[in-house]
Amino acid sequence: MSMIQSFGSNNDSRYIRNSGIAVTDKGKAVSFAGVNERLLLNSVVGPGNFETGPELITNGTFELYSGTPDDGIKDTITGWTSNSTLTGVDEITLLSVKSGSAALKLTRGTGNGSIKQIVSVTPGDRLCLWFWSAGNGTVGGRYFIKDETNSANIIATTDTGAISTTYTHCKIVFTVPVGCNSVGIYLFASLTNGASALFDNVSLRKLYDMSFLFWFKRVGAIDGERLYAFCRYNEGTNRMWAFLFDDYVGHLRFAVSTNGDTSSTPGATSVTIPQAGRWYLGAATYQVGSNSSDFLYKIYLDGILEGEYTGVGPMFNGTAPLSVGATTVTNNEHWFSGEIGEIQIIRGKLLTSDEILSVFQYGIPFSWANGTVIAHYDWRGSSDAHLTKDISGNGNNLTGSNVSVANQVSGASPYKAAVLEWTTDSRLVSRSPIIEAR
Ligand SMILES: [Ca+2]
Ligand SMILES: [Ca+2]
Repeated sequence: MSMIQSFGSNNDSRYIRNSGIAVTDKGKAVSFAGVNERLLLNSVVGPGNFETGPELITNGTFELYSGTPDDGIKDTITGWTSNSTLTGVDEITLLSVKSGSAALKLTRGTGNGSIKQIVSVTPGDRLCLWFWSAGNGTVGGRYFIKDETNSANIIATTDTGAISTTYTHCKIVFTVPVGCNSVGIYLFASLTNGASALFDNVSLRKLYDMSFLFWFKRVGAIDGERLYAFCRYNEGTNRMWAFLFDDYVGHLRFAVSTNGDTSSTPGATSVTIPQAGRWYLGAATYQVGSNSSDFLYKIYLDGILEGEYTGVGPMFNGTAPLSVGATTVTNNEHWFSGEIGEIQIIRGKLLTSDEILSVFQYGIPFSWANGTVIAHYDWRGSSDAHLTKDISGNGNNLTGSNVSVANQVSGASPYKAAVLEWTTDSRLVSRSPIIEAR
């Protein structure tokens, strides 16, 4: 088969470059018939979660303690140190928990009911403190984040805002200051005497910038539904992020869930509606903010920035499985129909526009100078196990659901050729669709 030749033409200060020559055998694709076909990764392995580092809080679920819950007398809580004065109470409650069998109840006496945990950190890390909290209907608890190395406030004592008697999800993003190797996480009752506040599922993790790359070709029309290409988008309250064809007409959207449900799903949406029957490179970046309201989301099609959004984050700190070809929401799976080529998930790196355009031209590299390829699927090999193998080396291998031999599409590598027209001072003028060599 012939490839389009690379050549230069300075007639009008433009030249055309073909992208396919170096990448004729970069991967295969997997096809999805639209219903009941899905690839799953039930448990992320490798260095922490995909999107966050290891858990830094011990016993954040408060299941480990000694003492008698709910008797108004301080209990000893594993991993946590009491700060309470003699008249404040910090103890375990079994009466109202977010999950598991126990939660923390802090009651304001004539002093604070409060506990703390000291955690080793690295200066410059961006961390998120997550917890669920509830108040007494009038007031809620408070928190305080301290630079223990330099005995300075990182975030001064602040109300959680969770005053309802039902649990509210709270998330606090902060950056570890220069010279700080130790951070104190303090949880307090409110300032109202006699008032109690509840805490459960306290988590502290490092946040990472993320980049995502994938090739796709839809078939058929968007029939008034959203279609999910790949995601960590589970049932109910454990949703994290998703690539989907949205708005019921098929704009490509990268969205996260900040609360684990559908109440807050910021993200970026393409201007272009990808056509059926054509290969595209989809890409997105997720940039951690300096606080929970200035995260930056970008989405690209065929190497060109198509949409961005600045606003709330981070994504929910969840455990939803990675799912390719659908969500894992029972009876509302939004089955994808078409082909999905190579997928790569990169942690700790924001791909630039130039880097994404380079992927469009030359294919997805196995590694990047900065950042960690944390999962990479190229559907190669001759057995199911090989086809669904994570070639990043982290062991995040997929399992199929009604996808026999992963429906590998032979000869459908989307990486054959695209024609890019440049000015001689390297400005991109136009780009063709990916041309498939058959
Ligand atoms: Ca618990
Ligand atoms: Ca007690």
